[in-house]
Amino acid sequence: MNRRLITSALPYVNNIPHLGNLIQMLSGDVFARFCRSRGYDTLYICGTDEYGTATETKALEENKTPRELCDYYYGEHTKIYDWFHINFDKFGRTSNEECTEITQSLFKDLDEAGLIHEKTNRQLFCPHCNRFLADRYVNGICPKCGSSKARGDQCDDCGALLDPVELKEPKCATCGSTPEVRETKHLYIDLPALSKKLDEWMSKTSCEGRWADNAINITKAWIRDGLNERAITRDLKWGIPVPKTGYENKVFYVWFNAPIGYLSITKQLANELAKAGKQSFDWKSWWLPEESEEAKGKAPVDLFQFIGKDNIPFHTVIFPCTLLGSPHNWTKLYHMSSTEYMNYEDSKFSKSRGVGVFGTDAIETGIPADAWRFYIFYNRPEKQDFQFMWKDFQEKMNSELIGNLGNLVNRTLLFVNKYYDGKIPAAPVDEELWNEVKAREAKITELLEWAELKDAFREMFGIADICNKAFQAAEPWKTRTTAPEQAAKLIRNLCYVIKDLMIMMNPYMPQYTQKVMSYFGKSIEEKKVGTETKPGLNWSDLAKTDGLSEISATEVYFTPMDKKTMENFREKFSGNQKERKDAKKTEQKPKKAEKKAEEEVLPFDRQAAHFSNTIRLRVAKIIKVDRNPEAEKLYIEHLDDGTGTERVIQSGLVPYLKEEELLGKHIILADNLAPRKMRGIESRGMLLAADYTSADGKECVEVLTAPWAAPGTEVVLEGDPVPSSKPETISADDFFKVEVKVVDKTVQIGGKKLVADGKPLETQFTVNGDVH
Ligand code: B3M
Ligand code: ZN
Repeated sequence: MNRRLITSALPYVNNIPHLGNLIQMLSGDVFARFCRSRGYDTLYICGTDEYGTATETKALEENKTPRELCDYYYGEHTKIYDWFHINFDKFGRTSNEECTEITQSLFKDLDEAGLIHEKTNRQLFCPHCNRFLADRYVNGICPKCGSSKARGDQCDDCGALLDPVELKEPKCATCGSTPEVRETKHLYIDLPALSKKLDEWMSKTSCEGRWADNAINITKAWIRDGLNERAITRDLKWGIPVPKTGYENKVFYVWFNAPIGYLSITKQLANELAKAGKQSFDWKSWWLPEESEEAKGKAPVDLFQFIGKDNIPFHTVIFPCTLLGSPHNWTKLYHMSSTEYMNYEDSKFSKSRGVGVFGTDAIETGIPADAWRFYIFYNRPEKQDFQFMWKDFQEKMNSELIGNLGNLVNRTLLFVNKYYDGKIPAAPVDEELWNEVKAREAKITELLEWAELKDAFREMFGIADICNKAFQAAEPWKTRTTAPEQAAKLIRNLCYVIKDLMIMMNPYMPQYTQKVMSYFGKSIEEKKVGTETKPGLNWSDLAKTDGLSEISATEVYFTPMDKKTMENFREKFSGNQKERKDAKKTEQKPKKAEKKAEEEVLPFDRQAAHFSNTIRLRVAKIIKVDRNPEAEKLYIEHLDDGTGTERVIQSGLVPYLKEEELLGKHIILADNLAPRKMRGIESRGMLLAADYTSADGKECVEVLTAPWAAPGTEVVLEGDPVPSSKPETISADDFFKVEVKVVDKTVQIGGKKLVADGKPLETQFTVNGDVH
């Protein structure tokens, strides 16, 4: 078994991390916990990324030194990660002396190898601020795609990495003046000279290490487009000094030293252990095993890295080149787990704009850390973006975490307590059940070996579901007296499957699973007893069907979230951090959330009448589909609504449906819904669609259609006459007073079917669910 070195992207220190950032730290944690449980020699390293312009600027703003600012935020970060129970072997900092030492020595290696060139470069200088403007501190128009959202280093819209002087209409981000181009000297790393080595390394490693597709594609595109020399120095004070004459006033570029942080934090750990008189280790045994005595006879190291997709090129191109250019054989990336984006409600998480749920917010909600961890991993954006929605959080928590898993645990344990006096009854092994469970466990292990954290997690809930069904079908509350052996067999076997589920889910929900196992008198975590450490249950205890005997009194761990609470959170965390603070200060309520109307849904028996008097639905045909260039999720649909004039609506279906799946469809349009502007374009109405989960657990959307009805046909409730007068336009509040539901594949409001030309609307995939 190879050793496993695990890292997650080093979070910038100058702000509080939001859930989108936390995914990386949490992912590394789940994987590391899994690896430890499986018996791998594991080291999980992370820490704050502290240097650079952002920190220097923020410190200036707050009238602190960069060091003071970093100390403060380092404390805030650690508090949050502790609360989420992230079990790093070390959460360090890039501003330590180890990072300076290793960065400077790697630089010297590259310089001696002739891979560092000096260039006089033209750089933007703000005459007003009297300084050179680094990368992100210039705003302007992207020279590649024309977006106005480009910064000097990168365009958020097309992802291109930029040189600030390429930006069109540049502006200083601090003061807004137009900067001028001035000459300055900088050091460059000769990436083109390393391109061939990189290509060979990448072709081999990306296969062997099964990189995520996005990482392979982005890296290949970089190599294909030809690598450029890249500046590794900056005109700043807060950074690592450049050991070369003429560069006394410059520092290394933060992205040059940040990945070196992974190495230096390992060394920081070793040094700290040694200083504290504890058993230490040689950091090189992980990063430079060929040159470490301690690594002799030990298995090779596989490096697993967890990052977001915007950090891919730094980890697959630039940092590997730094290492490849050195004469030493450093441990390099093996498996790349690069996630897509997690978005927030209908916007993006953004630290700079303060949108989303931040670590400190999560703590404040009173929702247990494991419920957050559950929701994040149930949806980890592995192959596509994921949208954090409070409503969905509520639904998934109530239906899966509590309704499925919690239900299984509670009903089984309560049964033992109530009818078997807390003693797990003796009974034979249920071969049939275990065959199924073992097959799934094998699949889960295989998925986890490659850090497919979401799929593995969902598979575990699949096991819980099987068990719940078995419980339901066996009716132990009856057989307990009519066929006691059958009841005992079911309950005993379920206890052991629960033990397996807790072991497998422990990496995801460490506190909850530990608690459940404590009811069995067992521990998953190691326990210190006197001077000895008692090992806990681990992966090797899966599928064992003995060793459990008694169950103590249980407590409820997760409480369901009700609609009101969910809506309060959604409202509380709408807008951005600053607005929230201001709202707190002035004791004002935050802005009314757009869908607040939902709490005013009418009683079920009044919905049909409200619909008949107020809401007009019509059939319309989609004649053209475009993408909204301002929003990655929005389609612009051009409709024939029967009036003879083309009509435009928008819908956020890009993640779910292809354009050809919409084109030509006779959809159901909310006809008199007041128009609203979405990302610069007016949407006149909205199409109706239902949500369902596919067999493989994917969230899907299906558009409601009436292919038989001509555009313009009004959709009414079964038995209603075609109404003549309804309001010309109605507000969203009025529209959301009714709930459109799919019931047994028919579409209903207030228990009545919707029909077009007398024929009921039917869904293809959604059996029961909500229509939006
Ligand atoms: N600090 C970017 C980020 O937090 C950067 C990652 C560094 S990883 C070496 O998204
Ligand atoms: Zn300026």
